[in-house]
Amino acid sequence: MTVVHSWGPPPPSAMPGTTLDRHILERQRQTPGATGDFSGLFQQISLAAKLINSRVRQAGLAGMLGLTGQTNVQGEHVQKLDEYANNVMIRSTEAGGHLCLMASEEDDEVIKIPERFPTGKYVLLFDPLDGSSNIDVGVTIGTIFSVHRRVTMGRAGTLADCLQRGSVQVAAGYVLYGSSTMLVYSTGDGVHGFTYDPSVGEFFLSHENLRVPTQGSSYSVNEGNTSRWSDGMKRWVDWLKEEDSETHRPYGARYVGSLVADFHRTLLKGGVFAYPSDSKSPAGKLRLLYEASPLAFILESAGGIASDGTRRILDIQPKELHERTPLILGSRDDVNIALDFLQGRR
Ligand code: AHM
Ligand code: MG
Repeated sequence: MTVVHSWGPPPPSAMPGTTLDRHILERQRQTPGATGDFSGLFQQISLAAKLINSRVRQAGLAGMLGLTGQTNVQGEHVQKLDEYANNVMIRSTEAGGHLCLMASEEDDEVIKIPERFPTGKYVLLFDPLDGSSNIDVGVTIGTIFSVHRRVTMGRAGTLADCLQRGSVQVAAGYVLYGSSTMLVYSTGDGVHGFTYDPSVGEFFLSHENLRVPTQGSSYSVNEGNTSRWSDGMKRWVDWLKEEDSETHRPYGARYVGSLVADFHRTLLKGGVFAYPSDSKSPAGKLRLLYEASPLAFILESAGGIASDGTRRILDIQPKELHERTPLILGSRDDVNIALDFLQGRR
């Protein structure tokens, strides 16, 4: 008898997909000398991602929208979900014995591992809920994280463990709470994306070995800041909007205002994202350690470029925890054209 499938969901596959845990474990087995510490830390980060995701999805019902009334170290209002996400990242990872120290965009100082827990060889830096101005309006937000190997000795880590160049990151990743929930990470040799299946509570491999196209067709900037930009920046964006079929112009404009969302689109489709220095924020707006450096690490692993306008982001030696940086990143050809304008070659 012939079975005819009617409309409806596809029949369930007999084999499950590759889960995030399995992916990390398989890579651990291929790494000589790996102790399992890194896999353990990743399991805790993915638990945090699931907990935050669950709250993000329920925030409107659970009364977690709106401001807490406090301001964070950047002088911005802290929203309820930010606080929740920050606490979840800390509580999910502090007891595992893999970390010697943490730092968060939401905390002025480094976050120590409580005395009652063992410490380990890694340092975790994170932006617990990026794009917080988009929380109340149902727009994509995310969590960004960066893992370094500690460089100091002793039980607890110190600030020096946090202030490392992005090029020596052990891993970086982000979780996107969008139309679907995704976790994307890199350990420097390829970028892999996992999509969350809420029906089983697991991340499954959906995007293996992501590569950013060498050229895209969109630019992503807050154009409301035009009057504060340098001449080079203004000329570059004007150039992107000119009509010229040979160079595929004009480019389309795409700006969500959540860095993780703008980054994710740029990674998948190519193009360029820029938050440059301007007359209001001469050092740029985005944070080097929690935003620019982890995303630059991921993007370079996928074949893209990330610059502060003159330097490779991953080469910048951080001087302080909450340091900001201008950020231009995306497809190789598109970023190189932007740098030509910003550096006065065009
Ligand atoms: P935050 O939500 O962690 O404070 O992040 C800052 C956000 C980024 O997600 C985004 O790229 C940028 O600020 C948007 O800034 P603006 O509103 O000035 O365009
Ligand atoms: Mg942020």
